[in-house]
Amino acid sequence: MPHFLGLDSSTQSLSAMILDTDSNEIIWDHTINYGSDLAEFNSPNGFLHNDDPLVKCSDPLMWLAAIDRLFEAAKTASIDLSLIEGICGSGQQHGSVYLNEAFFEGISLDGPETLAEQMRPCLSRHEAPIWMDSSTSVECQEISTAAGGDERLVEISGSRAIERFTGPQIRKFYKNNAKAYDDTRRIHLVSSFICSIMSGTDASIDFGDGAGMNLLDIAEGQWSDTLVEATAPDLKEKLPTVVNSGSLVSTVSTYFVENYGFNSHCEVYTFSGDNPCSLVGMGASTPGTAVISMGTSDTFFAAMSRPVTDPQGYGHVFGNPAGGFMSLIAFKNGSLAREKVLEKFDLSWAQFETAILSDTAAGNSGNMMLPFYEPEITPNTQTARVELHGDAAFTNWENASATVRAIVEAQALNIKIHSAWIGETPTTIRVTGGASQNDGILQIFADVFQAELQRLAIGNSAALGAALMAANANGAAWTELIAQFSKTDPATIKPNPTNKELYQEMEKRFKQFISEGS
Ligand code: ADP
Ligand code: XUL
Repeated sequence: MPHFLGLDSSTQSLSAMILDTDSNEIIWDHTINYGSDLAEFNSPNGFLHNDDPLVKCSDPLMWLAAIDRLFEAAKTASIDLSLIEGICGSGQQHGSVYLNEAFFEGISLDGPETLAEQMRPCLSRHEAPIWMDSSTSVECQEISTAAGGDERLVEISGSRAIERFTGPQIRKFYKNNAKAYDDTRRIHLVSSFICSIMSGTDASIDFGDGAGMNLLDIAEGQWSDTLVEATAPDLKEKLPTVVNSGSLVSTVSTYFVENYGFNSHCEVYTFSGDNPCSLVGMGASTPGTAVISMGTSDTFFAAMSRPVTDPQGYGHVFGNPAGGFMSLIAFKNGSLAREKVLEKFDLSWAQFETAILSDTAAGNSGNMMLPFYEPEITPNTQTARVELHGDAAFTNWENASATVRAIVEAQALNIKIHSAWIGETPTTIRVTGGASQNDGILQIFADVFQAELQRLAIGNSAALGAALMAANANGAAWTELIAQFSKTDPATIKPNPTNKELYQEMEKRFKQFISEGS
């Protein structure tokens, strides 16, 4: 009975999923939440407070404490980790970890201390900038100019210079803290850092996550000299090698054999980003199926047979772990913005759902909201923009149900507008992420896109995708794995065709609202 482990080190939590590919069962599905389970790291939503709303960093030691906490929980639940034959994983994209010379020895993890204690002296920077950081507009401009302009950047890397991408973040660190940059000998992504920990080696970055750095030549599958040189001095030697997702890294680190009973033959494969892993887990790794993920961020993505780029520059091209490419558009104001409305009116998620399904109707009687509680990345707003347009009760924040509908209608319209460049509007969309449990949210998305929405039968598509990548790397065929594990829930959400024209009309008004404000 071969077991495969998928890990998902995401913005707000670390999850694990263990599959048995003989019985086709999920053996274990467990999550450690950074805010509630590791409150000592002062990161209720997975990142540290900063007075500058554009800056968002996490403590990488929190991610490591979560790994120890996770496998302690496996012990408590009597999960036999010695049956695991392969491990792969997913990381929140773009975030970077800065390591000094001590890392190359320290990563063998042969001391008795915890992972966090062993890695603490190996960090050349105590904070890791994450994907929510938008503080690098100046650096984006500098990189773009040095590399020959945004069009050239898109041609090489699949994206224009983007604030949250790793290259501009590295440049900012180099400019603000040249000494610590100089002491840095390795820069890992979240995915390759956690892979290094699991394997006890200095692991590679994969094409899926590597494409989110503004450093990779996506056609060549190598670091681009032009982009690396435009970003920071001596950067190439600080970057890991880049390989296919799911490549064999090594056997699991002895740390996990000794402390948690892993089998010393268990293999670790190159990790990828959460969105590429989710593409696999959702059974969407061949072109034709679009996915909307409603986690901390909302993302829209789909497999592509050839790389097509977004003329407006918001979309990206990443490597697809199952081969070829994928398109992706990310929206920062996803779940945390919905939570702001939930908290403002002291609602439960069940009440939030009822507000949409029973208390309000499509179009919201003309009430509309700009829902950017944090500076948004798509479209790019350098400040928060929460604006209401409509009747007096709504604009005075006195109508809870209308505000609930307004935020979700605005998010769905914003995603539809900014994904139009990919081509035809899909007629079925698969949905995942914490908010995809909410039928009210899904009904609005179904009506706005006029598409049937399908959920996976198994939750957490990124951890599932990672586990499937481990099984595939170990020899199992994609088609069988996807047929067994990526089944959709028969209860789909169907669009109401009578709302089609109303939302087409509202889309035009919303576009104007974004450009002109209330
Ligand atoms: P990530 O992987 O980015 O850490 P998740 O996919 O786990 O995020 O989603 C977490 C989010 O899901 C929470 O921030 C919460 O707002 C949202 N969520 C959880 N349950 C519901 C629900 N019933 N309705 C809407 N949103 C929900
Ligand atoms: C994608 C993006 C986010 C993160 C966190 O470009 O920034 O979706 O991967 O989920």
